[in-house]
Amino acid sequence: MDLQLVRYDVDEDGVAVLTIDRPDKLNALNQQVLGELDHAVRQARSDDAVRGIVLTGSGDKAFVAGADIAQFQTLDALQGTRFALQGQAVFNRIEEMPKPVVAAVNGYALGGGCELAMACHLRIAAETASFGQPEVNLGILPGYGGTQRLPRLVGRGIATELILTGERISAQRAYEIGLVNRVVPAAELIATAKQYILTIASKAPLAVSMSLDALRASDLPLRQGLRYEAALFGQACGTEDFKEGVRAFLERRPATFKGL
Ligand code: CO8
Repeated sequence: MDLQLVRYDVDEDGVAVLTIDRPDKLNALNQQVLGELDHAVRQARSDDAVRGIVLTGSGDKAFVAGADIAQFQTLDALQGTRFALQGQAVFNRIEEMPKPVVAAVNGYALGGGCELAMACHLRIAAETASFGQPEVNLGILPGYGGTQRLPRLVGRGIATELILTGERISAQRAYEIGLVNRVVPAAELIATAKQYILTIASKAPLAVSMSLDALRASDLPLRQGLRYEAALFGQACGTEDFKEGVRAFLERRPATFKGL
């Protein structure tokens, strides 16, 4: 696929940086952007040389300012559901990546942009970033997962406030409510996000992907989630990296993990 609106760059450390590249429209998500993003994520997933993804937006103004509002003019009820499901499927694939995905939020993360950041495993924000779910201003509600992921991240009370008022909040406020993991100066954003990937990449890869899998199950009822965790724990105990990790600890040396 010829990528035009998403840049895909893999650095020498194996970090894939995916940049939504439509700065004249504040990186708004249209069907082409979503298709290219999906393609790039699948490519990063299947490339063994890629250790994780940093997802960001082009320019210094926006991460993603939402779904493309120009596309809404012809949207009817049936198409609205179809578009929402299509976008959700792309975001679900990001969330289901077995390698870490870090959103480097470099500016506006509004509507679908905030929802995209929430589908990533971690969120690092530039001091200049801002967040919001302004859909009520347009006569709609979040459709790419906002009503589901926002309360899971920040609690239903604050999610309700943000979704019903459409209020835009600063990166600092997003940090205070647990929407982002860290706030850094804009100049340090990409390096910080890459550092997260490299730190995680130094751990046992199967333990990382199983942890992500178990964390996704944290919206199951507690007893079911605990069963799921125990099953994954058992799988981890069957890996070579588990034996290596324990041996290395007892021999007081760094572990060499193979992802086996
Ligand atoms: N869609 C399309 N174009 C956009 C969008 C957007 N979401 N945001 C900005 N743009 C465009 C503007 O139209 C403008 O284009 P042009 O220069 O051709 O007129 C260009 O980007 C620059 O934008 P502004 O001139 O508005 O820049 P400002 O600095 O004045 O304002 C803002 C920046 C505050 C971010 C402002 O652009 C804004 O409010 N944007 C819309 C934010 C928004 O409401 N986002 C939510 C959209 S709805 C959504 O995301 C729903 C997700 C679920 C969808 C499910 C199925 C489809």
